[in-house]
Amino acid sequence: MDPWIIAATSAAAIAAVNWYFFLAPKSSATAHDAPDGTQLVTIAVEGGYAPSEIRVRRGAPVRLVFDRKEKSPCSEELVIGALGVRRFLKPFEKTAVEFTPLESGSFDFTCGMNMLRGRIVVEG
Ligand SMILES: [Cu+2]
Repeated sequence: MDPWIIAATSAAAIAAVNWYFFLAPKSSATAHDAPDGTQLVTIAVEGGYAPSEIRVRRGAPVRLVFDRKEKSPCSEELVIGALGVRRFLKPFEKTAVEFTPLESGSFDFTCGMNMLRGRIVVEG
C-alpha cells in the first residue's frame, strides 16, 4: 500500500479519537429546582456520566443524585476534588451529594481512576 495512504489513514484515525474525547458534544443539563429551592440533578452512572455536564446557579444548594446502574469497578468511586468529596457509589443505588456553590466557574468530577469525567458549571 502507498505509504501516503497509510499516513492519511492514521491521521484520520487520530483525528477521530481526538474528536471523540475532546470535541464531541457532551450531554449537558440544567438543574431543576425542588420546592425548597434546592437544585436537583440526577446523573446516571453507567460507563460514564449522563448528563456529563451539569449547570447550576451560584448561591443555592445543589443535590446531585448519582444513580449507579452497573457494578463495573471503574465507576464505584466518585471524586469531586474541588469539594473534597470521595464517595463510594453502591451498585444499583442512588447516592446524593449536596453542596452549595459559592463561586462561579467550573470543576470536574471523576471516577476514582480519573477515567470517567463530568463537569459542574456554576453560573451567575
Ligand atoms: Cu474508573
